[in-house]
Amino acid sequence: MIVGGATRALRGETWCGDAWACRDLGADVLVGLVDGLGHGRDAALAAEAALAVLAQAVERAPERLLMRIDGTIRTTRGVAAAVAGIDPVGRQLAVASVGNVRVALFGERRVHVDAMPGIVGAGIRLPRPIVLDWADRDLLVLWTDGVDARLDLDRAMLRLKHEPEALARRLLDDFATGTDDAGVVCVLLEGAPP
Ligand SMILES: [Mn+2]
Repeated sequence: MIVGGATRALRGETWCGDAWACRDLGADVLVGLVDGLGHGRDAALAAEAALAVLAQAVERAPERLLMRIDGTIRTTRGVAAAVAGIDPVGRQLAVASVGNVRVALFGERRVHVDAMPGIVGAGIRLPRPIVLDWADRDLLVLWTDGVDARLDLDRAMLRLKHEPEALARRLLDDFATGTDDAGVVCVLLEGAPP
């Protein structure tokens, strides 16, 4: 499994409110993308607080992790967030998303995961995770609302999937709206040998 991401602050801003992280727990790999509300320093601090929880929490189920983040970052302005929990042996993944972070699996077919409305950090109800099967070389993409909701991958882009960071940067180049911080994370899915 190869994970790569890219973020870009809104023009004129030093701080970026979009941030991502990956945590390899062996049996599961957690990938999170967060979007601090608004932009600027307070958005960046909210995002940082959310990812600090992802880095340490004992919860592994994405929806439980989002609940933990929600309860922990109440003094920040809050975030939109998506977390994917990827099982490299069972070739499954679970995704939960709150707010405007979009997630899609590009494989044999394309599957979109809907986000639940809400602000993580302001009090959310338990998100309902979506569980998906995946195959080797499928691509999971997460993106914030600073990136066009209609993000799509053409054939040239799919050739970049073995370099997820380069692909994420390319997607920002092509699909960032320019009106907000922007962030994209790409995960090339590959299972552990049986
Ligand atoms: Mn945003």
